[in-house]
Amino acid sequence: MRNFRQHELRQVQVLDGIWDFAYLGDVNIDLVAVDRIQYDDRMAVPGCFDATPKYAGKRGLTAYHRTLQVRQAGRQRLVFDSVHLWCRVYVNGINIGEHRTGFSRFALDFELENPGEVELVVLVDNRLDKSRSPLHLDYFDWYHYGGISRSIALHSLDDVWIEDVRIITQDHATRTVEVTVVFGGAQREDVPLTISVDGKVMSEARVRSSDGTRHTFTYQLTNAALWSPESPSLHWLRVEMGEDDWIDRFGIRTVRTGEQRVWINGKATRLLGFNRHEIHPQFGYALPDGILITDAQLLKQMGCNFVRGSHYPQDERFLDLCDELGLLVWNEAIGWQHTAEHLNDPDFIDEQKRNIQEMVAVGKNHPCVILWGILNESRSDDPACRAGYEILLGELRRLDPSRLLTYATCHPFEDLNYDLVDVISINRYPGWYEGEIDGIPAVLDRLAADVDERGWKEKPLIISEIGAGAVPGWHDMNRTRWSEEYQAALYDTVIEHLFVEMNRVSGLALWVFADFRSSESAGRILVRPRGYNNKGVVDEYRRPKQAFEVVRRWFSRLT
Ligand code: ADA
Repeated sequence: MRNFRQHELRQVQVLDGIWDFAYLGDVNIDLVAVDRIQYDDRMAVPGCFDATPKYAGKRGLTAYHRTLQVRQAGRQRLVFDSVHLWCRVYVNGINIGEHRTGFSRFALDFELENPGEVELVVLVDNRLDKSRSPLHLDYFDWYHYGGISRSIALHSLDDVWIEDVRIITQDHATRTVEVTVVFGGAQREDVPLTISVDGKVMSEARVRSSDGTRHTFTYQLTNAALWSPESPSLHWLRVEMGEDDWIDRFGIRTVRTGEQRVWINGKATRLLGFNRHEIHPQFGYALPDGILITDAQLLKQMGCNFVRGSHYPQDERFLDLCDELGLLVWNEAIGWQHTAEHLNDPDFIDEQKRNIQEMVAVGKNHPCVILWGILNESRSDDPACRAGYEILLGELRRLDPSRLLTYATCHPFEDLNYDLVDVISINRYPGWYEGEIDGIPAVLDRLAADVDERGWKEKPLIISEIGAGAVPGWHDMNRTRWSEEYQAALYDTVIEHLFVEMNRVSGLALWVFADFRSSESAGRILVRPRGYNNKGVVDEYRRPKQAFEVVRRWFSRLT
């Protein structure tokens, strides 16, 4: 689902709504008789079933069911924007495929002989089983919700169709863009193809099509407005191929690094913003439009121009909003504190690669996305992890050479992989996990000096996490940890030191935008009052804490 209609000719049915539902519990999936499931409940799609009061905290297998009318026989494509944590899909009782990881879009195809009623069953499992869901691990510092967490649509395809469209800005000065159209389906000669930009026909051709064929066109869009955080101008691309069409939006913008800075369209741009989890107590990961808009509005209100999607690919509807409002995005594949055990496990690496491919497939035409990230706070200081970093960053570079690569390290002084990235990103919690607020400037100075001394003087440096917990509504004259006063004072010191007293750092993603439920794993609850990570500047319902105003004052002055 996008914030606009992506197809006008292709038949697309959005399947969101209220579905039949059954909670089956801790059962063996392979023993479930799919045709005999008793649907005794109803559930929202998109939605996370364990964010509803009745199923809160439950882990088990569930079944979602509905019927639909399909008007066109032939190839059908079910597009799932995300299912957590694992799913298997049945169409008219036949298993058409499985998917392992949440937060990313995937498609399952099937053939329909005759138009008519189709029965759909999606088995969804939120149990933490490493063999089935190797990227959702129990020790992560966020709660693993389950469900059909983003939209589903059914696309009815003809015998030839548009499989994908990619738009890359080659040069912002001359407004040169490259458009690649990929075809799917049967082999055909002489297929009509029309491409237009902002309503003006740019190419009209008859082309040869077969599954996987690509055709690339280069256009110079003289006088077209550029996209930037200050002026986020967007353009419309429309591709028509016989009965099929594909509409997308793009921005003309380039991103590169140089002289310790990130350059957007040749302008050095300081990145100021937050880490953002896509979680809400009442919706889990399935944020309604109103919450997405609230998040984007609050970030803009604080003067942010930057958001890090921690620690997984963000909903495309949020990327659409960032395109529209001019928020630069670091989009990140799912990951949290992985070790050599994970990074040397072929199954883990394969699934990471798939998550990266799915993330790039969704994010690649969004001008807001400037950075790709991986493996938050993993053992980048361990030589045994180096190969894993090489494989995954290599995959990202192969898929998208037009954007910058990074990962957030929490081992800055021993890190071994800075050579593989364009931007060095460091997570550190001075004044919270180490020392007091007055020790923060010295820690930040030492971090920056070390990067330079080790030979990375040219690379931009982002402080990708820094922050303090504040239990919402907890005020304290002594300004102790967990009070709103302490958090506000910490942010004040951090921002002033980074951008008034220092000049080395090119970006900041404060930890974190909103409070969010953490995992139940042993021990963590003792440092997570309420079971929440309380480091948000707004609480889990997006109500501002004292630090909100401190950040707003600084960021509005600095941007
Ligand atoms: C780490 C981690 C975050 C969060 C944070 C915290 O830096 O990257 O996801 O867990 O610590 O709040 O302690």
